[in-house]
Amino acid sequence: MMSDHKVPVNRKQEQLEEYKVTDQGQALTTNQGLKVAEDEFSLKAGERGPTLLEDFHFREKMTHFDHERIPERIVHARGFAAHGEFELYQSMKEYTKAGFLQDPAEKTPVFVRFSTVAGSKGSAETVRDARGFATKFYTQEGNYDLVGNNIPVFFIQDAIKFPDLIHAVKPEPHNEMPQAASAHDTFWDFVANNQETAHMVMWAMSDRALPRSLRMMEGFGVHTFRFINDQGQAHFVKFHWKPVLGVHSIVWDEAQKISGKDPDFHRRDLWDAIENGDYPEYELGVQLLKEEDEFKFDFDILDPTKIWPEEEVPVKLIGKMTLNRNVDNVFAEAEQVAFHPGHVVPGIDFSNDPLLQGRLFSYTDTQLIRLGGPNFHELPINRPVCPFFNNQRDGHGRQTINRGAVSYHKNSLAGNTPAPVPESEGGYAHYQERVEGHKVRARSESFKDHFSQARLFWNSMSEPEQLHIIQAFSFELGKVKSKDVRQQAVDMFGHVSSELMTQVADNIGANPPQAEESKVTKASPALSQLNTTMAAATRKVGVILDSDAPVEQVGEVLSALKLAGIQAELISSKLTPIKGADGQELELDHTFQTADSVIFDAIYVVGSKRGDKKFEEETRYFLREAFAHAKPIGASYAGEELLEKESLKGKPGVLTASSAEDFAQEFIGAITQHRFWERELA
Ligand code: HDE
Repeated sequence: MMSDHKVPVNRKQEQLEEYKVTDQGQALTTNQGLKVAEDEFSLKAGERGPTLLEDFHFREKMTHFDHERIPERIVHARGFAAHGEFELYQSMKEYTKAGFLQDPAEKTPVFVRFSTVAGSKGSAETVRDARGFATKFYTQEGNYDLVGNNIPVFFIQDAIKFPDLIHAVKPEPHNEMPQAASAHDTFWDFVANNQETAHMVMWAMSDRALPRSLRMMEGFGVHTFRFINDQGQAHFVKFHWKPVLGVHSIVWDEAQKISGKDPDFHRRDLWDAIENGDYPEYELGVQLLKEEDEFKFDFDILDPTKIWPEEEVPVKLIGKMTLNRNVDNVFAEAEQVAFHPGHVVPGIDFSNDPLLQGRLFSYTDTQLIRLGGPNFHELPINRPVCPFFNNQRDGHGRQTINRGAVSYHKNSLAGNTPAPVPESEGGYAHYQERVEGHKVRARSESFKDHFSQARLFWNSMSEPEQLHIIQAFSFELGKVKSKDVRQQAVDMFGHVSSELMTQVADNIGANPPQAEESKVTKASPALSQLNTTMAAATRKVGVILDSDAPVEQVGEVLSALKLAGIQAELISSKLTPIKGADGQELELDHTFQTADSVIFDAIYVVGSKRGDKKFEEETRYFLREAFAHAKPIGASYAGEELLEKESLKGKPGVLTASSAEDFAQEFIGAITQHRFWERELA
């Protein structure tokens, strides 16, 4: 029997393209290629009878569906990804023989997956957390994975503590709360009793843990790696990704509200930017250190809780990555991609950082359970672009059909192929670092200073950034139920700054810290986000207007915003287009129900003279929120009266068309500044 109602299957070609329907025009078949005559009714014994076991099509469809999920990543479960390319500015031959770092004329395809760390796969994206920043370079010498984070240090110094850290930060097992949050007892108990966490916790409590966009955050390789050149000489190297748009954040109240209003905020932002042709760009930077300078610093370069301050070891920008293509299918690409810090190419090698060493074990192991067997390298997203051959065979989900009888090395039947290649011809050879020592479970003395760089970070923050850190600690510890754990945390971070912890202690009803404060007075200005690139391009403005709006005037402002690369979205009570006297028409993007101040970088209020109370209330709510979050506000027409009612006129970052010489340009200037922190400090 055929389906009994018609759906509009005859869509126009453009519509199909919009939704990227790739199976268009194809017959529906089973996985065996059998054409299916009916896909809405299972096979039954009579119209009102039981379903028959014989219905192979129903069983195939349902069985596949039942197995559609794979285990989520134990960490970094919530992620999103995009394709792009990497181009080199100058040859790095002097330092490394890595093929993709030799020739500026050559482009290397890349795939980047961004993620939060603690939350489950469906959790909100604007939570307070580190962000994963994992890049796969598909080079001609094999895949190279730079599996980093947006924070340059880590919580712990030895991989053996990773399961403990993650158990502590994940939802507490007895009630599975809280989701995607560090603001709970077990996390802070872990922190206070594992004080190597101090430096990273300072970063996690800072604005860095609340990126405005995945396009506006740095990436770091974290560990010390090695570059090896064709002479066999080694340099220590740290990797950085620097976003061309600068490093920017949102505020905590905003972050929490976005989690409800748009839990997909970051992926949407990345997706939209790429669809709009605003391709995210990141410059690749390296900090290089000669082998003989290993012991030149007051920290150990193998310790992953330490940065190399940029002012002491400059970051050399060597290339740029551009993300220019969205995924076609999130599961096939972002979910099935398998990164591994041990996916290296000749010219890139490891250091003895004990965290890195442990990671080199963990990543393959995790893919085996997550992707169901040892053949995950055959999934399209994980395949190298260069040929690959070895004697590995069979296993779950094997796709390659290896021909012939020989699958072992050494052999004579296949002329001893595939054969190892000498280092001089591109074979990977590990750097021959000299190692000696006793077999011990111990930590080097040089790893034991946990507070100096945490203090350096605090010293490097601007006033608003320090205020945000105080607020973050107060929130997080305020959520901790154990008074004892709260006090332990206050005392621990008293070693970093007693000013910081005295204020936090006051906010959470703890005793001021007694600890001796770090004596470090130096700062690293590169760590403050206030010293980053500021740009208006790709920022998003919410424009509030109603049917009586002066369409021509608004149209002029909108054109100026567009010219500056700013995205304007129009909000009103209804989605009915607004018509101007000269026939110009403004399409609406949102109603008050579908938009909220928190999803915009700035607000432009045109307002309405119609005297609609509801419209006025909604608009005033936008104004209050935008003002509280330190965002630029522009007003013209009736919007100016609402500013007056909210007592916002003349406040920093609040502009009115009637008092501006060139309102659009001044508003763009305010958007370039992003936030007006003086409001918070006042
Ligand atoms: Fe990971 N980490 N990690 N990690 N990590 C994973 O691998 C692990 C660490 C990072 O988008 C897992 O495929 C250990 C530091 C990113 O697919 C797992 C230790 C840094 C991603 C794993 C660390 C990272 C992961 C889970 C301590 C920054 C997501 C799923 C020694 C430099 C990659 C997976 C993606 C994912 C283990 C610490 C970055 C379990 C044992 C430090 C960006 O293998």
